[in-house]
Amino acid sequence: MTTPARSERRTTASTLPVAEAVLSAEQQRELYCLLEAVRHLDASAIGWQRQGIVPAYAPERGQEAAQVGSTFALDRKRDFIFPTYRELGVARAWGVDMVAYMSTHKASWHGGLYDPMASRFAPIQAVVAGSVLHAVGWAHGQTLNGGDGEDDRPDYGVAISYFGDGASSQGDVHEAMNFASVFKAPVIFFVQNNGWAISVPTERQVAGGSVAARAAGYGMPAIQVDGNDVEAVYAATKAAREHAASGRGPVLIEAMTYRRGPHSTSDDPGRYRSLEEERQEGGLDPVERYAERLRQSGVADEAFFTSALAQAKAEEEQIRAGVIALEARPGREMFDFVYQEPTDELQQQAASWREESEHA
Ligand SMILES: Cc1ncc(C[n+]2csc(CCOP(=O)(O)OP(=O)(O)O)c2C)c(N)n1
Repeated sequence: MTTPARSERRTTASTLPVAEAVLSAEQQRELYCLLEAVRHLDASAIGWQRQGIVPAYAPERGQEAAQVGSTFALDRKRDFIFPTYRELGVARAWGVDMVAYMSTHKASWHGGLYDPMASRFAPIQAVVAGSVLHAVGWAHGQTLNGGDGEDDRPDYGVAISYFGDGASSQGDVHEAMNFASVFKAPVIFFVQNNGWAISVPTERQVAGGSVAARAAGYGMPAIQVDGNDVEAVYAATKAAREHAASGRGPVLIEAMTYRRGPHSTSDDPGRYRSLEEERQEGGLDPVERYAERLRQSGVADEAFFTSALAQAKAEEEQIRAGVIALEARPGREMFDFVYQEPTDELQQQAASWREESEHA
């Protein structure tokens, strides 16, 4: 008997109805192009690290469908994304400037050089669970502002907080979920359960059988979805978005997926899991699986796949050139963004730093 792949291990019944995805052929091809672009860029970023272009990177191989599918269901003009350090696919699908995104991995700028407000994409968050409360705060702000709909039928912008199964064990996440549910904040807690928190498997740090099971305790609906099925993730996120936007409060989505690569470019998974386990637990590859579906349904032919890959390669080359060209930011900027109005003490520190390092 073989162990089912992690994406198949859905143990908690969804408590929010999810209608099947209805996507045009064009949208399906667009989804595939995004998956391909992300797969190629992600693999290349590991290469960049090996070539010394960036000092570190957190790969997301295996999580492309969870990331692209969820982002595809959001409202570009009204929603706001709160990422972790492993959200290249979310950033790409959302349209964030990818050179600016990669600047954090180049260590040019902590959190990314894009404008978070204009991009509606918060700074990359390296603190595990660090932005979950931020997402709830933003969402609570939507309710305080009153939303766009009528009083009895509000229509809010929705925050989506991406985090991992490991992060779900942090105290802040529980405060965030309780607060969001009490105040009906329009937020989606989007957990990518990739099976691992560095070297610790989910089973060893999530009590209660699943992350989704916790939603009941906070009085919010949960959806556990096959995170390797891009359309299923899209459908789940769309349902969650509609629920949250209409003032009915938060939703927890647990996308069951698998981290097919190392935790980061400095990790060696061979120290804590075998290749055989990886093969069994990984399940169907999300990108190949979607390609097969489009092939079978006649939505895409071989010429389409060849051109999608060529586009992905051309895009990666451009981003790579941009990342190589990124220069270190002036050191004095570290004082500029601490407070909107700097304190006297900070100004004194900035002045003495300038004297010492720039001999100003
Ligand atoms: C507050 C905090 N504690 C510990 C770490 C070190 N750390 C970085 S990633 C990670 C594991 C996170 O696992 P998970 O939330 O499942 O996300 P994944 O890395 O699998 O995407 C840990 C413990 C950190 N960055 N921040």
